[in-house]
Amino acid sequence: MSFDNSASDGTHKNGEDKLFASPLGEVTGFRFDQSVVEVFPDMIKRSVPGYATIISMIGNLAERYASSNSHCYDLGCSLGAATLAMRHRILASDCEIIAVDNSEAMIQRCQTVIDADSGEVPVQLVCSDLQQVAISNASVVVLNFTLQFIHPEQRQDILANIYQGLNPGGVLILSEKVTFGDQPHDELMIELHHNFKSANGYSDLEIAQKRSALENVLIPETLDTHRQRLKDVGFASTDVWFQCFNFASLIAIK
Ligand code: GEK
Repeated sequence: MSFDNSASDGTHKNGEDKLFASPLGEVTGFRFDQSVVEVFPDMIKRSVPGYATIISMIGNLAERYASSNSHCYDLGCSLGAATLAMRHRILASDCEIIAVDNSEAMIQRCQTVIDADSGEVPVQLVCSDLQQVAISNASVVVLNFTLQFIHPEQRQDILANIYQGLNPGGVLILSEKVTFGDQPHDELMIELHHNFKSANGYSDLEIAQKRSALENVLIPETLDTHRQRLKDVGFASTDVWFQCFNFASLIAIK
């Protein structure tokens, strides 16, 4: 027996991502609104290969790099997965996590998630464009699949702001969907990612419509472009610590 539990906004009551399951007359640009909030954990887990590993390792890195009396930032925090990973692994005393997102719907739900969590490290949630946030006294800064949603021309200033606000020895964790200069390799990675999504239950229609919605909204760059930009703003040491197909995470140390 099967039943349809679709809500009128296209989400499923059990949090299953069905946002792009029905044919949409016109696919508009992707937005982090309430309908996305409702399905976000399911959506990101089924769409980003390695997401759970990256979140867990952000905790690992925070344990290693968070220093006493400093700030740890989660920029583009969504529902706070990276914030919670850090919160439960930070050993240094008197740290504060500052989690930022410019989606009101995300921040509201994130507050509920944080309130229900028993971690002891204080968390300050800020609803703001991350470009308006002053970074100061930072030992850890996380940009977990966020920079990709900001226009490439603005990315250098964002990284420069993060660099100036990091304490010496502090770390930036930058996770992104990436593209490859070699076209056959790029096409192979895209195909393998689509196979990953198919295996996670997304139909060809869902994959195609989501891809259209993300066009010009999520703008991937090559790993070389990311490395060069990090070097240009001053990071002494930068490299990839995780990659699965066209999804990668870098660490950059000040
Ligand atoms: C996670 N880090 O689960 N300022 C602030 N927030 C922004 C901006 C901006 N300019 N642009 C986009 N966002 C999370 C996942 S999701 C990635 C990050 C994804 C926010 C946006 O509202 C959304 O919540 C988040 O960045 C991107 O580890 O959905 O693929």
